[in-house]
Amino acid sequence: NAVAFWMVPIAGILLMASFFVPGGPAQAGWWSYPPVSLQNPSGQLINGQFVWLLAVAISGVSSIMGAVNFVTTIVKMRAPGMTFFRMPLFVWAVFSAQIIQLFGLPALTAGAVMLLFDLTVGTSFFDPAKGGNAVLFQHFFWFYSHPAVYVIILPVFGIFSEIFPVYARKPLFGYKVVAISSLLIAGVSALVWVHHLYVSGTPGWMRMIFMLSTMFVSVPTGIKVFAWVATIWGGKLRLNTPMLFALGGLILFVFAGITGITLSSVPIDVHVNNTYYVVGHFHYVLYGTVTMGMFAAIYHWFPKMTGRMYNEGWGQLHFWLAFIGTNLNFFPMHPLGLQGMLRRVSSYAPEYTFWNIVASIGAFLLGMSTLPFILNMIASWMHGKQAPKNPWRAIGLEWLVSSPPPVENFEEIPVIISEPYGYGKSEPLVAAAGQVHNHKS
Ligand SMILES: [Cu+2]
Repeated sequence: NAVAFWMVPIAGILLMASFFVPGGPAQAGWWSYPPVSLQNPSGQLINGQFVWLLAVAISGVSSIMGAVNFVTTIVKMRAPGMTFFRMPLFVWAVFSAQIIQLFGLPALTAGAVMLLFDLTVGTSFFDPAKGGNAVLFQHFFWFYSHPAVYVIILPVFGIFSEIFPVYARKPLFGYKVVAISSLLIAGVSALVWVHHLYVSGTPGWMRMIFMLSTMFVSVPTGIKVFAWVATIWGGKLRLNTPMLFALGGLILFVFAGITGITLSSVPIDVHVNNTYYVVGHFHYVLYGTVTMGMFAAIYHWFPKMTGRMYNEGWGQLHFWLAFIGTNLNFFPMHPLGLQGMLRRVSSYAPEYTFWNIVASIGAFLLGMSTLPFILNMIASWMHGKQAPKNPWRAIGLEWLVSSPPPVENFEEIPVIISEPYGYGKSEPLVAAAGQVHNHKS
């Protein structure tokens, strides 16, 4: 794990350095598609593209090693009594995400290394001028880079599953199905990458297959959404900041899911390909849903991490500015895309002005929203009210120890005797805590 960790700063420094090497920066965008990425206009061996690809390959190896560690730890090193179906859903989500890393990331890493060979030692895997296949790189790239979205969002789904039961005071609806749906998302994610190649000369029959597999993604994600709604339904909702962010994230995700289904459809995708409609969809998924989930997690575990309570009023101000800002910023991209505004342009035609102004106001609000967040975090960490062990009356091992947790967390490994989401039932926490202390006898 340490090797994997220390490879990240090395890759990061290389990535930054790629702007300043003699051959000039990389100029093929984040996809790095050949033949543009193979052009090397400077003629220098040490050019930005070379250093950039080296950084991608190193961080790829690092993440594969990290995935081996996560998967092995979850399979082999659970506490006694922690069966698979007693694991917190956050752990199920991380488990599924890391399985994706394990099986998907080698494709991108290999693609980056092959591109490096093309660039430096004269191989021709991807160079069409020498008989290579440029589209082959697109396959390597998207075989990982579509599932990469799930690597990022699965832990956020896990966070939602942790937070909704606590603030609704109800057990999570359909625990087992939600756990398995994470694995299902990991499985399906390996079968959809060609939806990024609908307009890359992909034959019609293949586009149909990947249209169907992409639409199938909505099944496991839909299961999760239904389970979360059923968990909240009829609960005694406490609308604290973590719950507000989780609810906001859920709303943004439902919207992102709907535009995602429209994009999976070949005729629609061919029409809106390379427009702001795609950018809008993607920002609802990866900006809206993910940052809402991350902020929910930061507020929820802030007392546990720091031993102090955050300021609720500032937290809620942060939420409303961020939620309104996110929607004002990213919703206009959908009508703009449908009107035909292309992505990756530095200016736009006058007919796109109205929605662009709305988006700019949203972006400004979104930027502003981080000010109460940062101030709240700093001031609360320094002067906040002392946090008790379990301020949210949550169930879970971390809430059994002091805030912040002591070094080593537990004096000895606890034995798990209860289900993870027994809210509203008897007090399983007490039983579990008793077990922790009585383990020696
Ligand atoms: Cu995709």
